[in-house]
Amino acid sequence: MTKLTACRSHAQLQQHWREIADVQMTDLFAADPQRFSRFSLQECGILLDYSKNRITEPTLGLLFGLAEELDLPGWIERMFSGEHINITEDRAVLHVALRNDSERPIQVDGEDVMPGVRGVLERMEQLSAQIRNGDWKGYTGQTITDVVNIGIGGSNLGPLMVAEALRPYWQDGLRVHFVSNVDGTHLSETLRELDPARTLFIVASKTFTTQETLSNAFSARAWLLQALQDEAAVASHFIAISTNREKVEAFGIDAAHMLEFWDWVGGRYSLWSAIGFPIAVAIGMDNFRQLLAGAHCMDEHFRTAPLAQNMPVIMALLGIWYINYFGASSQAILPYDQYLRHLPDYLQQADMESNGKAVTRDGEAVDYRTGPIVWGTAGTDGQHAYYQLIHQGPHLIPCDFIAPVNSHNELGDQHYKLISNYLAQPEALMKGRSAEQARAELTRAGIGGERLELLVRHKTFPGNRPSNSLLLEQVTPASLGALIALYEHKIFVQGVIWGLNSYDQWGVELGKELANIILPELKADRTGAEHDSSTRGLIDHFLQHRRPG
Ligand code: G6Q
Repeated sequence: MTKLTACRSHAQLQQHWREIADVQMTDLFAADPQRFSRFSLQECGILLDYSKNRITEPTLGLLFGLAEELDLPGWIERMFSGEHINITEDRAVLHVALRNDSERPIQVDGEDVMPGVRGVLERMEQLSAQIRNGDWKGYTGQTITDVVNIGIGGSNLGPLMVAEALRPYWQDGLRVHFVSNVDGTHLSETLRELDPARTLFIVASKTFTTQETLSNAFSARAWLLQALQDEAAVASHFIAISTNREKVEAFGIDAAHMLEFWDWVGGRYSLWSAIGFPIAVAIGMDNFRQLLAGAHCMDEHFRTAPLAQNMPVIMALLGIWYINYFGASSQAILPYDQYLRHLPDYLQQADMESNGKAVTRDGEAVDYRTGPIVWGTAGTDGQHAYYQLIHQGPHLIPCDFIAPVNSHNELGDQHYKLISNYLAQPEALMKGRSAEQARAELTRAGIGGERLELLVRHKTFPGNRPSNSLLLEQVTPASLGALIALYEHKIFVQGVIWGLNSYDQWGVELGKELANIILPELKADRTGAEHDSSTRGLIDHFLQHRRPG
């Protein structure tokens, strides 16, 4: 396997970086009135403006060359054709099959998976309709008003993010809640206001072995049974979503109330599968199918568009440019839409669990940076918190600004105010403020002498800070589906450039194993000898101060 640093284009990009590193974007804009149209494109209801990046046509040419050299087109083909590209777990990676509403068959190990996918969608349609129209009755014959999804990681963040993003599509009188944390507070606070007779739990776990999810599921069952006083009530109040039928039945959930999915759906790519059931309950199956259709639109664009007009490829390569040539280590996701407030958390998992790795598919240590630290919050809150560092700190932090043209909640001129901020921040990051501008402004304000010179240094913004701007017509099921798929494919492309397997997550194992050693010690009120003095000291302190629960 060729490593990034062994590529001819890599050496060329390093040389090109030396030539361009000090070029100001403001000069590039001044020299080219067509820069916006040259460096923007529209696909599947999303406008991507990437003109405020430190790039020229030759930069992109070299980046596309790098992608060709590392056989990106071949890898795209391998993913879509169901090859086992998740080599450490020996699995195909086929979340694209879950939204394939074309007639194209998709094979895994010689079998077309599409009939199974369509079958589960139909089951989701029936069950979600029953819950929404009141045909699904709780044990005491009452209709369901509250659905609580119990899951964590990939079985929580996607459904949570999408359900919250699509709140305008929720049915009145039916609420969906999400519980993930093993901290009993999460479940307790969620259940505090709910009526057991009108509450339905969805236990979402690919493996059905996850400690947090099973603990919360058992506690939820105990809460239900305490109120309804009959084991038989479980059948009317629990649905399971899993790949593990045996474990679901062992928990006591009727197989008729189980929705299945498959091992070729990675946890953090699973919101399109039965894991998306709470979304379907909240917004209805027609809207859920729109979400899938939006993602499918982006899949088809990604699969068929030439690299130079391919939105996920362009976004991925811009990230590579900053991470591997400018030395950036972080990526901010800044949605200017309250409904999209969980998007940064969702993308944090999607990106960091996929590409937070330092070993190539062949098992070689990388000698270059890989996945960035992904973070952010909904605008404009971040502006009053950490934007200071993005504007004037020493770090280069590429930012993705995301906003809808139309709001679901037009209050006076608030949407114009929101969007003026969405537009102003990338402009300010790019233009900055020179010492001369700062001096002129301060002089106009009557400030002079030493104080003037001091303030000039504080009020100068370096500028030349890169960003992408994405505009959706509105946050709808279809545009959201396309947006998520855009990022999924961006992450895939970056994984290919870095030579990683983006679809395993061994890094989460060690902590789990150690927690399993510590748990019995805590319960037995003793400290194991094999721990380091720090861990031992902390356990001792905990046990000494623990009050009986
Ligand atoms: C995602 C990860 C991880 C997983 C959770 C929950 O890609 O694999 O976040 O989704 O650990 O796992 P279960 O769905 O098996 O409970």
